[in-house]
Amino acid sequence: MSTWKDRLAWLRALPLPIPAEADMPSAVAEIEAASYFGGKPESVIFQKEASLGEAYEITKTASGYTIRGGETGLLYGVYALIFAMETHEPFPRGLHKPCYALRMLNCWDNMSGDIERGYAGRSLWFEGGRLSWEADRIRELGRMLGWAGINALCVNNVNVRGEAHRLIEEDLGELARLAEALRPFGVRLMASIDISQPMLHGIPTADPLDGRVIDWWRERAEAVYRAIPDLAGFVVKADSEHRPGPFTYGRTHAEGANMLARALKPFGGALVWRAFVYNCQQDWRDTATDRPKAAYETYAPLDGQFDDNVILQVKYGPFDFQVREPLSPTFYAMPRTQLALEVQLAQEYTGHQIDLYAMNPLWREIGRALPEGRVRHVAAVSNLGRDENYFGHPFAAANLFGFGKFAWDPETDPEDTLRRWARLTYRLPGPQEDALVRLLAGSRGVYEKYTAPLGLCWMVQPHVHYGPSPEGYEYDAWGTYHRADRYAVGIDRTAAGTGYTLQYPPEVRARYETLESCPDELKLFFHRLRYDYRMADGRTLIQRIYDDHFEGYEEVEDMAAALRGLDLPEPDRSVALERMDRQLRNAREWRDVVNTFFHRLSGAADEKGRKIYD
Ligand code: GCV
Repeated sequence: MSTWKDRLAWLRALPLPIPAEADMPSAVAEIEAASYFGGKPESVIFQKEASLGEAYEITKTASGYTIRGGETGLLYGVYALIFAMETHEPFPRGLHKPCYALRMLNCWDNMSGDIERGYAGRSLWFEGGRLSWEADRIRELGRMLGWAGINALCVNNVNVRGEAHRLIEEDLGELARLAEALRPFGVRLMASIDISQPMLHGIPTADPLDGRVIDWWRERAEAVYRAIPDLAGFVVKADSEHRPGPFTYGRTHAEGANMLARALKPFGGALVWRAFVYNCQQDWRDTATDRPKAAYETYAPLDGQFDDNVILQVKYGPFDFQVREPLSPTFYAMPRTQLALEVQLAQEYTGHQIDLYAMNPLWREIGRALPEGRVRHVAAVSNLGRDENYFGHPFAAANLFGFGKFAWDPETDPEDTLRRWARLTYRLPGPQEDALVRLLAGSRGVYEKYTAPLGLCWMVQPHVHYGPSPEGYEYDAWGTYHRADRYAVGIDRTAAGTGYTLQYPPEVRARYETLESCPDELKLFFHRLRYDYRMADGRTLIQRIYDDHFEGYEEVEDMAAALRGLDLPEPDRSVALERMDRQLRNAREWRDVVNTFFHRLSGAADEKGRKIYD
């Protein structure tokens, strides 16, 4: 039986564990080089230039390689070199530096040890209401993150509940030890905080403009930075899904964020404020309120009002990590605000790390849609857990690895990233590697077909978010409606409808506003269409819905056959095959439930005469 000690995921190439004494990235770099090149003729010489920070440059010498870089740059450089050797690629030439400054992992871990939207077991560092972690394993994790190029990790859930406030109070010493364990890999900690925390200490308000509140946070920040001088900052979810926030006191989110940011400023900390605000108590009868408009409405008017160490973290789409969403209009609307892009590795709506869903193709689309130069940081909701393989599904590792690569260089070809992950992880024979890469690269499209194609969101089982439930969210309070009836489905979000498209700049709006220009994959996100609407290829909408669901299921059958043909090591093979069985069952359920739902409503027959249940 393998355990995490067997160098899982993409670390298989690295021989020895990193000893606890290595306290800085440059020290780890030397250890990695010595152990990797130990038996090889090449030697590696390091040239540290502090001003280079995370950047590095590799050059070939007569006897080996020279790596020039800043403290963390040296580590990234040695990993890049080993990476090139292991994937049989030329090593990167010239000076390399990451595209995004903060490359953050947001862990939604609760101090009880469970993880909100976690699909890989319990937390790696919390259990029973306190910090509890295995030092060797955390170092191995740090190595994994360092290799992927991730440089910040927020340890606790953005929904700060229960004992979590203690992290920046009584448990600070233990948190500092965790920071110490990850520091040698270039990973700085962050903590999610509850803006109403002063009220636990006899202060009767959390009004961000109240002097007592301001002083409390100032003192807390001082204490925190005394314990963890390189903490990257705090993360805040406010006025969202019942979390407290400045609205209670009639204050804006700029006033709330700036108050905290000023407490962190003297220590160089960032205040990451999540732009995930919407009415989660909407009346479904209310057709004037349209949830995707919410973030823009809250934040666009505040552009220019945030302090320079506030980072506004925006989910990539205007809803919530649905299978297909357009880019959030907030990204275009805030040129005078530091923005971070938020994506989700945890497969909340994309198969719970049971179904395959490789994300790099999605991120490349997002990266290309983002207005140039507007976004300086990226964050991903973590898919890690305490399972032996860290990810539940061994292939879900490709998403963490891929996120790191995307954050370093968003233009990297998604298939290249998947191939590199596959090669580092499995070293399969060429045709099998090709098959694995094809399987992963196509997995998003397949998932979309059997679940919710054409931009049709929220047909998922409420709360659990796995499996179909076409009307599960229809009469609920979360603003998640498709309003399917006998004739049509979808929401008209054009200027003539809810006006959502008006939040985009004219050239983007033009693309979505008319049916002719709107891409098929987002047609039902932006438009309400009759079932007899003719798509560009001549098929009716209802036929396209049926076809996608039937094809999606068949494509999962093909994926299962391809998977069976791969000589993966155990236990990965058994885990992947067992999960593929569950994916097949899930795909069949989605196919039949969604097809029957639309068939019952529309009465339309499938032109190809396939079985649709009554
Ligand atoms: C952490 C969605 C998820 C919640 C999550 C929230 C968020 O609503 O279902 O579990 O809460 O997003 O991003 O804050």
